[in-house]
Order: sequence, then C-alpha cells, then structure tokens
Amino acid sequence: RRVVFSGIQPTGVPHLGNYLGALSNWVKLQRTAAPEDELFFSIVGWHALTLPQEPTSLAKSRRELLATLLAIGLDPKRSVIFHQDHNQSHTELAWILNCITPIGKLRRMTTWKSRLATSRNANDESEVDESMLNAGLFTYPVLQAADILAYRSTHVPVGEDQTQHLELCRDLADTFNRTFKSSSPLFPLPSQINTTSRRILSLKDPSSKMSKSSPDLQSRILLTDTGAQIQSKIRAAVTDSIAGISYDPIARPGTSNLLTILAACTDEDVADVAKRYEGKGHGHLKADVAAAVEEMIKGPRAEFEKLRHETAYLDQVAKDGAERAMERSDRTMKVVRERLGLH
Ligand code: AQP
Repeated sequence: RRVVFSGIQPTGVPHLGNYLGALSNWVKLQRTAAPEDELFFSIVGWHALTLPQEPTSLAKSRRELLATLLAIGLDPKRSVIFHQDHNQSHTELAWILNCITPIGKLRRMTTWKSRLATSRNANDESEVDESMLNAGLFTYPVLQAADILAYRSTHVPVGEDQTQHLELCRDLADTFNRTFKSSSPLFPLPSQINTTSRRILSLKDPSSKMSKSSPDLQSRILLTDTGAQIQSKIRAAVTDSIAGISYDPIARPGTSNLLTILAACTDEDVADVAKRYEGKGHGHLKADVAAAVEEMIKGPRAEFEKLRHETAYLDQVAKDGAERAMERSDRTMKVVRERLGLH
C-alpha cells in the first residue's frame, strides 16, 4: 500500500509549468492508484510565507488554488485535498525535526545556496549576506519533510528540483527512527515517484524556469488564460533566428521549450515532434503550440470559472479534507510524542 503526498504553494494562479511538471501527474496518479493507496494533496500556505505575501491576495490564491485542483480533475472523494495550514501537525512535527537537523545539511541545500547567491554582500561580492534572508527560507526543507512524514508517506511525486529536499526528508526519517527506537521504525523512507519530469521554461527568459512569482506576466501561461491570451503570449515567446526547427535545449532553449510544451500537450516524444517541424518556421510552430495548449486547458478553465464562485462547496471540501488529513496525522503525532517523552 502506498501513501502518496505532494504539495503546491498558493503563490498565484498555477501556470503551464506547474501543470505539466506536477499537477497533471497528480491527476494521473489518482487515475492509476490501487484502491488501497492513500493520496494526500496539499496547498502549502505556510511555505508561501517564506517570501513576503500580501494577505488579501494570499487568501484569494489559497481559495483559487483549491478550485484549480478540483477543476483539473482531483476528486475530493478519492484524494485528501486540504490546506496545510488547517493541520497544526505539520508545524509541530517541523519543530521536532528542526531539533534533529544539522545546520550544515541545510546550508548544503542548492535552493538555499541559490538564495544566498542572489544576496551577495553589496560591498564585497565574495561575501554572502545571510542577514537579509529569513530563517523560514533556511528551514523550509524541514517543514517539507514534516509535510511528508506526518502521513508516514511512502511516495512523493515531485520534480527533479526537489530530489535534494527528499533526500533530507529520508535522512531525517532515518535519524528519528534510529534515535527514538521502538519495536519498529516509525517513518518509512519515502521515495520520489519518477513522473515524466518536464521543466517548462519562462517564455521571456528561457534561461530560467516558468515561475508564478516572476514579475513579467508575459513569461507564463496561466491555467486560467483565455485562448487569445495564450496565443499572444506564445506568439511573443523568445526563440532564436536560426532557420528551421530543431530540439537543442542548450543552443536553442526558447525553441526547445516550445517543442517540450507541444510534446507534453499531445503526449508525444519531443524528438518525434521536432522531426515533424524540421523544415518549418517558428510562426507555424507557435500557432500549433498555442492551439495545443488551448485544447488542453479549455476544459479545466471552464470548470475553474464555474467552481471559483461556489464558495460554500469549496469551504466544505477544505473542511472535509482537513479532517481526513488530521485523522491520519494525529495517529502519527501520538506515536511521535510518546517516543520523545512528550506525553
Ligand atoms: N517551470 C516548471 N516546470 C515544471 N515544473 C514546475 N514546478 C514549478 N515550476 C515548474 C513544479 O510545480 C510544483 C509546485 O510548485 P510550487 O508552487 O510548490 O513551487 P515552485 O516550484 O517554487 O513553483 P513556482 O511556480 O516557481 O512558484 P513560486 O514562484 O512561488 O516559487 C512543484 O512540484 C514544482 O516542481
């Protein structure tokens, strides 16, 4: 029996990268899971606080993200869909795990190192400046481990960018199991589910990934974008001036990104798609990408538009999800407290 956990931050409307890289895999997992598998999908509001959030838009994003998860096909009867911040077990377990996490391990996280790299000391480029970064940014991989372990999860469907965080989670589970021994280890060591990991790049700067928090609205396609918006964003996507179309992520990141998107939308191999467009131009490719994206998201978009106004229903789904999540994590936390002597 598998226990699957994954989360997404309510930092804005999900984009094509979130969908192709993570959310569509959740739906697929739900479709293919064995009846005894338990599936937990969480909107991780506490993670969002690691960067400044405007309270009104955070509240809106939380609600709309729940509507989006339902709109893409997650079924609250089959999967436990809930707000992380409705279940205090996550923060309690995160604190406990913080107390067995070596600081050196957190310093080695590439996500932390890249945060540091962007905050180099203004006076001395070789000096990193931690003073401007908050402690939440430093320890959020521990909160992530708590999210996973609170349900004693066995499988975590996340992108390659999360591999190091999952290794930390396994380390912490193992440390806890060995330090607070009993007849059987409490935490399974969760494995990463190898989903078809696709990294979708920014349409405006193909050297970085498509991201919710980029200030350039033209850089991402939202799951709520209209056909016209999709067309105009894809038409304006940065490509190159090389004749013809070929898949070469290093030399032609923008063009290759469009091919990746098209292949993902039509569920084809990117090499096959590239071959089909070999002698064609960027205009032709862009028109087909826009059409394929529109075809893929028009159903979820219509469903989202309907659901977003059904406040009472959304609140009920969130409440039921939180109850089911807490029922499961309460069982874990009872044992955790006992093993620690906090009972
Ligand atoms: N560009 C991407 N391509 C493929 N997968 C992506 N993911 C995010 N961006 C891409 C995957 O989406 C899941 C949820 O991500 P998240 O919202 O929890 O955090 P994130 O990875 O930081 O995503 P964003 O969109 O860049 O948000 P902000 O700007 O708020 O940080 C994860 O499984 C992630 O791998």
